[in-house]
Amino acid sequence: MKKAISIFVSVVLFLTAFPFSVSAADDMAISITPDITDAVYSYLNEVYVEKYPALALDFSFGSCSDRRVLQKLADMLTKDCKTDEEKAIAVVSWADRNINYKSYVDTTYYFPIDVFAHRTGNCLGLGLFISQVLRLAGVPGVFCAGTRGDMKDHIRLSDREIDHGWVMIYYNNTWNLFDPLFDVFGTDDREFISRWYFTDHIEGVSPHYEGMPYEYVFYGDCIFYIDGRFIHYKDGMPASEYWGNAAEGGSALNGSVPYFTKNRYDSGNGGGDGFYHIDDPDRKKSMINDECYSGGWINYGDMVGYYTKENGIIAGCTVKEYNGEKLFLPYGSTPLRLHGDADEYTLTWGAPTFILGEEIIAPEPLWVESEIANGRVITYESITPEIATVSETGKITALQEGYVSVMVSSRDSYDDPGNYCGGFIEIYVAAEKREYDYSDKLIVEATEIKVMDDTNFAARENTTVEAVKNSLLGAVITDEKGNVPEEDAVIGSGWTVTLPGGMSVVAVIPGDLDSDGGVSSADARLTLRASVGLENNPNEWFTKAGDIEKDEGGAKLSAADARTILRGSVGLENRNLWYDAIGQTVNTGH
Ligand SMILES: [Ca+2]
Ligand SMILES: [Ca+2]
Repeated sequence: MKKAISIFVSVVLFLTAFPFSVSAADDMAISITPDITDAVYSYLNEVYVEKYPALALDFSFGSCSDRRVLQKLADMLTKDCKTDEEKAIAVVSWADRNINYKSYVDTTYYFPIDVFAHRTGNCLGLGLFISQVLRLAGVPGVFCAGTRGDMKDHIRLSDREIDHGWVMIYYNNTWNLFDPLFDVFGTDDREFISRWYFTDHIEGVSPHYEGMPYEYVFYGDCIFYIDGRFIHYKDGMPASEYWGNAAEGGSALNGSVPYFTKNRYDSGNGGGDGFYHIDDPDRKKSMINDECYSGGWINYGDMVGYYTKENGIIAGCTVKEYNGEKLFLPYGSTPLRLHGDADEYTLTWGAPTFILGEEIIAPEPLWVESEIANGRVITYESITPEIATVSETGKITALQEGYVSVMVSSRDSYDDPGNYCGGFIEIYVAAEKREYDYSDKLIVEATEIKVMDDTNFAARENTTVEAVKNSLLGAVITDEKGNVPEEDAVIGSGWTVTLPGGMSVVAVIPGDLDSDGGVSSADARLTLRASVGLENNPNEWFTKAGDIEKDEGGAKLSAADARTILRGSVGLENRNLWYDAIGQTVNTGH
């Protein structure tokens, strides 16, 4: 009998930016109570804190080289942080300032290294980026997917969409929710979370919600954590009963990020799934049907099949070591051997990357060697011939930049329609080698404040501390004397905003030179005194704040500035125009 390593069929989910509300209750409405959020917290605590703390710090997506790139970023962002909370805020707020949010389109990036390289991602991309960078900083971060919307007291499970993703970050002995839309920034308020966030799955696994029908979670096809086991249900039934044979579980997010599993199946009359744990084949005996293989490598016959994580999810789009060799684990198929130094590969869209024009020695499935030894021939077929062609011997020739997919099979002969083993070799051909940008760009979105340069930002009069903090997540604001003011205090010129990671910018309020946040005759008097050398404030912000009448050859304070500020203080000048004329507005597209 011919054996086959099968290719997963995945459910493709589209995570978009737009939360929606469920409408009136019907018989599919499920009461939303904090009990449901309690189930999420119980799962996170039991799996990621108590049983498998290493899973909470596992770098899940990317190569060794990608990991080094992101480790450098993690170290930079958190070098001055003393607590895990500070690290969480530093990483999340850097992402808010520097990664452009873009809802789902073809070129949206999901994997952390792609999100970093392009500084663009949707909720999935941003969520994975934040959680993985935090893990490299030693802080547990876990990506969750589900529904966001005002569920008030119920959720109608039958027709909702799984439309959003967010991150739970562990510090201060609890899990804190951070939304990649950056409007929910670190909360463990279970009443609030229950009302706004319904969690379908946590890195591919659903908590077990007491009393909730299985078929309404994650499109009816999910791995549930029940009594300490990871079990696959399909439309409310154990998956092997549903399918009547061996079943594979799981789904892919946005068609790119795999959360697949391999389940135990034993029909009782000798039929089975054919898999076993490599390190301890007897472990299978203690598993029940539909339980996922977990915690190490599993074999299919004499072939290395998959690396399964502690939560039963198969590692994919990453690199793992097996018998001292670094293997590339692709999206949904068996490991591939990387030629040359496996440490140096980067992944693009989850695939090993080659540069256009260089020789491509494609990664090869492990089974190729033994199949040749068994006298079989290996055939190759390009699924993407417009991007790259493949010769009969497997030599890939790239024609242009893009994602390349090659079908590889072992057969008795070249014209044999059947195959023994089959799979895909997927690589990415890039036009040039990536350069990574570690800089921190001060990007603000509120109409109350805007960027001037690397050291100053402009604020309107009467802008509160709270308004600035809402735009610059994790910011600490201090007044001229270094004190931390109340949230409703009005920011004055010269106040300092320190961002997580240590970057500081100073406020400039046009016309406000005495730092009280408003424009009065006192400001005009200061400007006049400074213009004739009776006032000497060397701070850059002082001149910027008073330079309303622009001068040739750089800002300076003159009697004309003083007069305009005096007129402005009594409403004879439109002070909004002073603000409009300063700096530039950066639209982050939130
Ligand atoms: Ca003032
Ligand atoms: Ca001037």
